[in-house]
Amino acid sequence: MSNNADIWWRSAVIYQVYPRSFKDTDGDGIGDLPGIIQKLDYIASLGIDILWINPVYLSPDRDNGYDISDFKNIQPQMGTMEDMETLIKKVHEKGMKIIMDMVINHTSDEHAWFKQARMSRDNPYYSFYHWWPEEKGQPPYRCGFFDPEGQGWHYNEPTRSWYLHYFSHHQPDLNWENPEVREALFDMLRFWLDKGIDGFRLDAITFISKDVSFPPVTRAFLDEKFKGDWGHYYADGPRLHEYLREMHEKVLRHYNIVTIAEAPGVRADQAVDFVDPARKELDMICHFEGIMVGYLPGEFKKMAPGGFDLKELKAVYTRWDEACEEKGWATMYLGNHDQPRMISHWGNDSDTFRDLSAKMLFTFLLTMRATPFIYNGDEIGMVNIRFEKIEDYKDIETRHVYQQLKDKGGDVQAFLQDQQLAARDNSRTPFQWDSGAGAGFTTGQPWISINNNYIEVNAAGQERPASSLLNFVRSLIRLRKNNPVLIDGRYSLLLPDHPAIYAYKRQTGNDCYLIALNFTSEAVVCPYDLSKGKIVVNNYEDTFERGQLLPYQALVIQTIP
Ligand code: TEU
Repeated sequence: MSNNADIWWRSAVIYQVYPRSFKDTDGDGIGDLPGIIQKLDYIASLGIDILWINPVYLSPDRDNGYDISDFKNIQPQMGTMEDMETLIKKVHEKGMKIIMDMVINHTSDEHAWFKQARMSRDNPYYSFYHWWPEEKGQPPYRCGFFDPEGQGWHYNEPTRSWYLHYFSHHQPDLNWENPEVREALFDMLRFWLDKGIDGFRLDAITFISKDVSFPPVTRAFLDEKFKGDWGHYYADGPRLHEYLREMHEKVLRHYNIVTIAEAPGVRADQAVDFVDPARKELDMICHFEGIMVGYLPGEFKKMAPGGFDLKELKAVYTRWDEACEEKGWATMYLGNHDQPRMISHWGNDSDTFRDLSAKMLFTFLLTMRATPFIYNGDEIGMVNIRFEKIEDYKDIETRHVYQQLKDKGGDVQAFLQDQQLAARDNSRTPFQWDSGAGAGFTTGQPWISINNNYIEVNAAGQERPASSLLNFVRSLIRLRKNNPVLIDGRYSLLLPDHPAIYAYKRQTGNDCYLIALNFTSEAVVCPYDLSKGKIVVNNYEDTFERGQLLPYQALVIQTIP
C-alpha cells in the first residue's frame, strides 16, 4: 500500500493539450485558448482530472512558446488574459483542474530583462543571466541543445562577453544564484497561482543550478561521470535542491497544488530527492529514462536498428516503480510534444495494427502504478507525419541540428530518415477533429501541415462506435478510477526476460489484476497461465486463445493473487 494514497493528484489522469495545434477558433491557423474552452466537454468526456497546457505566454515563438518574453501576459495569437481566466473558471466548473507549463530555466532573448542585460555590464539586469567575460579568453565548452553549432555560449558585442544558453541562443539561461532573480520568478509564480491555477509543469527545472566557476568539462569526464550525456551533467548543479526547497517554502506550500518537474538527466535512484514529501520540494517528476529506450547513445535521436528492446523497457519502468515504492510517486507517459507519436514509436502505425497497438499501449499506460499522462491526439490514434524535406519542419531543434550536420558535411539524408521516426514535429501536427476541410482544426491555413490520414483518423468518427480507440480509452480510464488497486496496488513484474510480452500484476490484499501485453506484430505463446480469472479488458473484443497472445493483444484479467 502506498503512503498518502489520499493525495488528489495521485489518482489523477492528466491530459496534455498542445494549444498551438489543438483547436483554432479565429482562422489564423494557430490553436487558441477559446479553442480549448470549446473542447472542454470532449476532454471531460474522457474522464480527465487535470489538464496540462503547454506555454501560452507572450513569446517570439522561436521554440513554440518555450522562449517567454513576458511571463505575465498571454500570446495574442492564443487569446487574451480574459480567455485564460475563463478557461480556468470553466475547467473548474467541469470538475477538472488545470496546470500551466512554466519555463524558468531560461527566458527569451526578447524578454525585457535580457534586453537590458545585454546592453552593458553595468546594467542591473546583467547579473540576471550567466556571462563569460572576454578577458578570460574563450569560454569552456558547453553544449547548446538547439544551437546550429552545438555551442552553449553566445557572444554579445556590447558587453564583450558570452552568455550561457543550454537550448538555443534565443533562450538565455537565468542566473538563479542571484536572489533577485529567484524573487522575481517566485513573484510571477504567485501571480498565476493567485489566478486559481492548480499547479505547474516545470520545464527543464533540473537545469536551474549551474557550477558558476564553469570548470572545463572534458569528453572523458562527461563519459565517465555522466554517460556522455550533457543533460545528466546539467541536472547535477550544486544548488538545485536548495533552490527547489526555497521555491517550496516561499511559494508552493501556500497553495493546494500539484508540481511536476520535467526532469531530463535524472536517474531512478535520484527520484526521491525530488518527490519525497518530507523533503518539501516537488510532487512528481517526468523522467526521460523510459522515453529514451531504443535511441542510440551519443547520437541525436537515432533509433537503434531493429527498434527498442522490450526487456530494457520493462527494466526501466520496474526500476522507477521501485524507486517510488516507499516515498514519492511516479508518472508515466509514452509521448508528448517533444517526442514522436506514441503509436509510431512504441506500437505499429500500419493500417492493420494502428488501432490494436494503440489499445495495447493505452492498456499499459493506464494500468501502471504511476500518474498517467495522455498526450492529445493519441486517444484517437494520431501517428507520425513523416516529413520528407527539411523545409516541412518548423521545429528549431530539427532545423538547427540539420544545419549543424550539413555544415560538417554529414549525411543529411540519413538524418531526415531518422527524423521521420523521431522528430518532435511528428506530434505537433493539428488535432484531427473530423474529416472536413482543415480536419476541423482550422478554417485557415494551419501553421504546420495536417496529417493526410485525418479522413479516416479523427475524433468525430470514433465518438459512437463502441469498439473505437477513443471509447476504449474512456472505458480504461473508468476501470482505473473504479478500481483503486490499479492506482496504488503493488506492481510486480512477471516474465522479465521475455522479449515480446510485458506482463505484471497489480495487487492490494485479495484484489488482483494480471496485465498481459504483446508488444509485437506476431502471435506469441504466453508461458504464464492466463486462464484463471475474468477478462475485463481485451483489445480483440471476444477473441482469446488459451496459452497465447495475438499480435499486440492486451488483456487485463481480474484474478486471484
Ligand atoms: O524540454 C527540455 C529537454 O530537456 C529535452 O526535451 C531536451 O531537448 C533534451 O533532453 C535534449 O537532449 C523542454 C520542453 O519540453 C521543450 O519543448 C523545450 O524546447 C525545451 O524544454 C526548452 O525550453
